[in-house]
Amino acid sequence: IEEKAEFNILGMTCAACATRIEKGLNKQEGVTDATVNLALESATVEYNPSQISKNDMIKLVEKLGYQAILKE
Ligand code: 9UX
Repeated sequence: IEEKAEFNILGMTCAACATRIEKGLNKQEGVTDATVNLALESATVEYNPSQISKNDMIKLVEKLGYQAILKE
């Protein structure tokens, strides 16, 4: 069963930043589709919650050097 999570992403300064995060998320087991929007400073992720958590995604984004904040 798929779920969708939305995050605000802080720290992106060029288009390649968005691509880096998008690729990083899409590589994770359990992520079916991740889209990062530079202009909106946001990410939308469709995922299988039995394989990956929102916190895992936040940790990955931090590892890449940005900050992710879950949207309510
Ligand atoms: Mo652009 Mo982002 O040169 O980490 S890739 S600033």
